[in-house]
Amino acid sequence: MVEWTEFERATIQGLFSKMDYDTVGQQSLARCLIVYPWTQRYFGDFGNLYNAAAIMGNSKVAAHGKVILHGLDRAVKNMDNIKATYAELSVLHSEKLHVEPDNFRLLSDCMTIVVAAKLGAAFTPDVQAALQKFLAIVVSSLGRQYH
Ligand code: ZNH
Repeated sequence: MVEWTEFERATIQGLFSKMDYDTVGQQSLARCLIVYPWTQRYFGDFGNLYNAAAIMGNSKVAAHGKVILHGLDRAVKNMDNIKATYAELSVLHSEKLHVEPDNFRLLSDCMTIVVAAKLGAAFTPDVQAALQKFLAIVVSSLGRQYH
């Protein structure tokens, strides 16, 4: 079981309560598709992903980025039980969607960059560490059904 300090708990809850889900979701997924182009293979029906501008302007990318962020919301609301919270989603990604689990970390790194850029000076080393810890647990929980 994961132990959270009061600071970590407050930081994660605070970050997500102030988060603009539309832009952070869209920008994180778009960056992931641009920087790691092989991740585009999972989104064959998303239409034009021809270049960075197309990806940034793609409405399906924006919508799915939002879905992913709302998926993270579940972990925020269940910080003491993230593995169980993601059991079903992990099965879906492995057995139905066949998403290579390394991609979860790539997306979470892109998201960290987007959040850091938004927070500016408020993104202190302690905030970074709390977010990194949270996302690492999300990534390992989503990857759990693969092992
Ligand atoms: Zn995912 C889907 C979440 C990552 C791919 N996703 C999904 C959903 C959710 C999620 C919630 C919905 C489900 C239902 O419907 O039921 N994801 C998530 C999260 C994460 C993720 C939280 C993190 C981190 N994904 C991811 C990645 C990828 C993906 C990385 C690749 C690359 N997903 C996906 C797909 C899908 C999903 C493909 C399906 C879509 C449609 O719509 O079909």
